[in-house]
Amino acid sequence: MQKFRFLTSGESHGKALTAIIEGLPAGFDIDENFINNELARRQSGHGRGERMDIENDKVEILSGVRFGKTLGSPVTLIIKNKDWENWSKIMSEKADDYTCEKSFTTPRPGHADLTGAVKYSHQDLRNVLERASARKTAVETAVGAIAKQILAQFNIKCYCEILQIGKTSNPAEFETEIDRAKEIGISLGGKFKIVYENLPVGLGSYVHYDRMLDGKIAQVVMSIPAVRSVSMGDGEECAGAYGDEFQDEIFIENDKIVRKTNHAGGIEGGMTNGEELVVIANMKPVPTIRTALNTVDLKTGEETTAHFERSDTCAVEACAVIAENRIACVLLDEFLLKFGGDSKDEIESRVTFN
Ligand code: EPS
Repeated sequence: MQKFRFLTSGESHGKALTAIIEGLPAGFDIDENFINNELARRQSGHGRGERMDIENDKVEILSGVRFGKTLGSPVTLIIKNKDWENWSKIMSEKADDYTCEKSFTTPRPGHADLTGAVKYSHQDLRNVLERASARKTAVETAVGAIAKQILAQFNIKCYCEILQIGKTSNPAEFETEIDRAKEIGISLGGKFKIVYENLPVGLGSYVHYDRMLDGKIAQVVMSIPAVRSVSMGDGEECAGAYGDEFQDEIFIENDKIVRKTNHAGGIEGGMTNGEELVVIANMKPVPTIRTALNTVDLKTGEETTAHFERSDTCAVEACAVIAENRIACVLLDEFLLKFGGDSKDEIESRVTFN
């Protein structure tokens, strides 16, 4: 069951990335500058690759918004790839333009190359790379930025924190760790935290597995390229915790029910409980690295070294921005499922926070 849903399309070096969003109620303010600021945040971060010097991602809204407000009809977004002009022949949709330039058959361990080629029967692994690339997260971030703006109109805000880069958890060492990795030709992953504040009680539900909000959040964060684990609150510590220390006890203060801890990270029984939503994710080092990893050339069957093309040394900061916006989509969907309505006025009249 979904109220707010969207579809994206586009290849990393194709003409553009697009999205169509359905289910946005009418009357909400949409600021293109806010979306573009989120896109700029996604492009930034120490260790991002040379592609970020080419692109200056800006969204164009093609439908569903008039004079800065949603109409209630589908919203179409497009982000043009500046790099397309360098790839127009290589990524042409015309059969007559066929070229084997930039094609490759030496899959990168850890990327979608080999498995994607098997699944879709591709000989040229570029046919996999182009959609498997993290480039598609640009338009996903734009969609999430619309969801974030609507949540913010109910004072629901978020922030992220980078907890670890490579082997260091000391923020003062993050940039030097990334610079060292770039020098020796490897990439780095890391750990980050996303916090959403002022969420109403009761988003999500325990009544069916696919309504559990932690499960829905885990799915959208886990599906960001290179994310390998997601936990809620102190979830990473739960295995070794004792039952009397891990649960958040419930108290009464000034006639209000309160908790003095938030090990649950704001979700109990698959529902928001009014505490801060805390999501922690671990990202693996991006698979495209200069250091030669062993692979098999699918054309010759011989062992060789993996394909390389420009890439990020570290994209953990970008990943955190993508995660903020992915989570915003889930929260807005649950918010609209709970409070319903076809317009901002109708929804505002129904929203309760506890
Ligand atoms: C990215 C765009 C890509 C990569 C990177 C992230 O552009 P290009 O392939 O032209 O350099 O830089 O994607 C990956 C490293 C990957 O392995 O998917 C972006 O826009 O975020």
